[in-house]
Amino acid sequence: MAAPIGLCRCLLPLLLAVPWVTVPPPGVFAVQMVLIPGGVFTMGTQEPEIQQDGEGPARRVHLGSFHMDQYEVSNQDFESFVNATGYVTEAEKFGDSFVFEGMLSEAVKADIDQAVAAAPWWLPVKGASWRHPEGPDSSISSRMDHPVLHVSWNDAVAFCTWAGKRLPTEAEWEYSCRGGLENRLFPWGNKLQPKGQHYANIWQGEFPTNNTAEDGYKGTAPVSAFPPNAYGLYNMVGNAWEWTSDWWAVHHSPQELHNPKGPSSGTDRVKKGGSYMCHKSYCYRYRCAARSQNTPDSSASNLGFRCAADTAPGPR
Ligand SMILES: *[C@@H]1O[C@H](CO)[C@@H](O)[C@H](O)[C@H]1NC(C)=O
Ligand SMILES: *[C@@H]1O[C@H](CO)[C@@H](O)[C@H](O)[C@H]1NC(C)=O
Ligand SMILES: [Ca+2]
Ligand SMILES: [Ca+2]
Repeated sequence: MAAPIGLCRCLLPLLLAVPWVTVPPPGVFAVQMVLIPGGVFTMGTQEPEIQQDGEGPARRVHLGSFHMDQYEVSNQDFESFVNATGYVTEAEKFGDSFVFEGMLSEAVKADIDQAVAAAPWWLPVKGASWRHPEGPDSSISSRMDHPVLHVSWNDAVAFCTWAGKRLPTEAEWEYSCRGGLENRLFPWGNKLQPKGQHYANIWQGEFPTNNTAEDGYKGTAPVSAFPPNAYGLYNMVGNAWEWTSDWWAVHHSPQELHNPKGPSSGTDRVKKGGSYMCHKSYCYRYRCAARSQNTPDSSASNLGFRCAADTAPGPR
């Protein structure tokens, strides 16, 4: 069973010093991070698609090197954490979480009489949680390699801390998304479907009534689906939204910044990348500059995360 990362760090020199003790093969946590080289990039855009989200202005941002998870945190990863710590998520404590109506059975829907006025396709479902993404009768057993869902910002911080990591800042996330390209819409360039290929798990068809799943997935996809960007990162846009460590604000200084960490306070946290529910008609947010927000205790069936780290954690 996974031990806290600190323990592994302490034990590793000991193990290395004893020649007949073989070092365990690096676990999934050690191999799934990539080193993102420090540098300067253009954060945000001068051509915002969604004005009220604060996508602009474009500003020059300098970052030191850091490590980034190659994949969104999967159900399997999260189960390792819960097995090791007994952690209970906020959705489990509150007893409900938001689920996209299109994923619910008629039986579950019949039980709900309340919806989100501005977005009636979101329904609060009793018993929905990371283990039961569409309510008590649903299970993740066939989706262990899919992104964990229904995790709040607080849950995400708890996981990353346990793994010896932390959430990425918004700047780190966006820099990672861009994969070394300047001023492009997507992690791979400006064309949504180069050579007709799907590069991300988003929504095809009419939102919210007709999900044709041309990209192969109606809901989430495995965290390793679709081609990675030039940094080797998968599903930065689409699949699940990803929490970042920044507080939310829509006004940004155009000044050049070094390792910005966002506003010092706020009510909501920044999430990036859009999800399998995003369609250009109403949620053109599967772009690196795009952003949205939720309160830190919010959870939903399209919101997950990945972790970053200053230095790569050792084998666990
Ligand atoms: C978590 O514990 C359960 C029960 O012991 C086990 O079946 C499962 O494989 C464990 N999951 C992980 C990811 O280690
Ligand atoms: C969904 O959209 C596809 C493609 O436009 C169309 O062929 C299909 O008939 C639509 N299905 C429904 C139920 O409207
Ligand atoms: Ca899809
Ligand atoms: Ca994602």
